[in-house]
Amino acid sequence: GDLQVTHVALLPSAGMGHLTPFLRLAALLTAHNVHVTFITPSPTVSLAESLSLSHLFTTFPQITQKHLHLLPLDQPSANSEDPFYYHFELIRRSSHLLPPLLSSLCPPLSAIITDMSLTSTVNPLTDSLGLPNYIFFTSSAKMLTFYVSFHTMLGPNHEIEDHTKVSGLEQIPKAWIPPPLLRGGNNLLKTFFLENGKKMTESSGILVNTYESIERETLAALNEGKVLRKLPSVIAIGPLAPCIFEESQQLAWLDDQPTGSVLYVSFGSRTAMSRDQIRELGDGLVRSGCRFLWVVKDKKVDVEDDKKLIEVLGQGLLERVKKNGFAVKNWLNQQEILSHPAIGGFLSHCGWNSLTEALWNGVRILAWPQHGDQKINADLVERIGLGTWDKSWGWGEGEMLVKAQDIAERVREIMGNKLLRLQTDHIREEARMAVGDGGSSTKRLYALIKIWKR
Ligand code: BUP
Repeated sequence: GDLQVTHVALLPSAGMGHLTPFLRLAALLTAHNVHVTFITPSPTVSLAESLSLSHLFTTFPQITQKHLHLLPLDQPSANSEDPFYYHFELIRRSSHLLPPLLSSLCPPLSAIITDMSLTSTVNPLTDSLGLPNYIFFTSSAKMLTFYVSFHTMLGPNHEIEDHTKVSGLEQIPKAWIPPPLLRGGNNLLKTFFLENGKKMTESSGILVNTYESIERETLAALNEGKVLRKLPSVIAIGPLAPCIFEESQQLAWLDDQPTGSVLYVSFGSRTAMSRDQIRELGDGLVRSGCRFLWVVKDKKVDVEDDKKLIEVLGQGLLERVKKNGFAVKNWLNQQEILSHPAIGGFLSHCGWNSLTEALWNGVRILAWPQHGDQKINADLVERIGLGTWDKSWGWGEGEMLVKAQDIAERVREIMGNKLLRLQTDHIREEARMAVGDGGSSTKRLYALIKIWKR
């Protein structure tokens, strides 16, 4: 009945890109009187993650925190070049700690919501507990089509043989597929895609941080069994609204800039460009003549990023940057920046959260995808009229440097594009409607909570 408390556990994975949507979901469920237990794999990889978690728990004392204490590995895994993927593996190896944790919770759980990267780990465990397991897919519905069908594409050499056309949907070009997935042999990303993608069919439902008006056809194809037969329902609940609990900051420089005049430049929480590319980018930003706010990242993991700006950029470039721009090496609350009236554009890697924050605030994007799902996301940016993407720029790592002159040109173009501004105003409205009263995502969320209440 309605008086009974509905209790749901959330299990996120490593990295801000995975954690952020879980934090927003926790806040949303709490607002709808669902009791949330938030399981935190500890320790986290980055400082940003542990800070955000402590903000969550101080703002919402009604959310229960449970630690999943990760066991150290005797031997570092063979492909541990990416500390975030490596952490998925750590969580997997500590997963036997989950069943006792879950069954001790009171009142008993109605469901658990698990990060996409932990599907194959958690599904068998919740099965034996008789607990519905919903997977939260923290990227686009388009990426989901690829994720769930990847295992069907591989030939005997474990290379993509037939990257099948999903009926009714446009094919994803090979050039947009994350490079590690195209390589022969195995690597951590590939193993995760294979193992988890395969097991998605065994979950109770798949939540996606997207919404009807930007991915209608893809969502329909997924739910009509055109992508994979026997896929559980795919539930678009986004775009998840940014939370007020997210830390805020003062940025006097930004407050002093004219409305819509500043380009915000950031490539997410886990992308570090090469020094050469960073300097070329800086040169390009300066040459564009536009105002810009630039988050410089020199290492993948924030706690290791200890070099000063002057060391990364060099004295000469740093001086030139200061004329029209503002560069920082610390974490800024991006959502807050994007909502600032002075911001007029976003040079972005197109991480899914960054993309949803941009559309939430009606900020146009100049896309420069770096890895993972980002080219597939950049394509959506163009398609829905949120921004532009110069496909000749290629992936960030290990490819030709993008030259300052090209960057300057594209920046000037996006900042001067009046048509885009009209489109992004409209996108912003639609995004907010989806999660507003009677919106498509709100309806889906209500239906889900109703199922949990039974
Ligand atoms: Br950097 C940075 N401040 O300075 P994405 C990031 N963020 O608030 P990613 C800040 O981290 P994956 C900063 O707003 C977004 O919510 C940003 O997630 C926030 O990309 C999140 O955009 C970053 O999805 O993760 O970090 O590359 O590749 O896993 O999606």
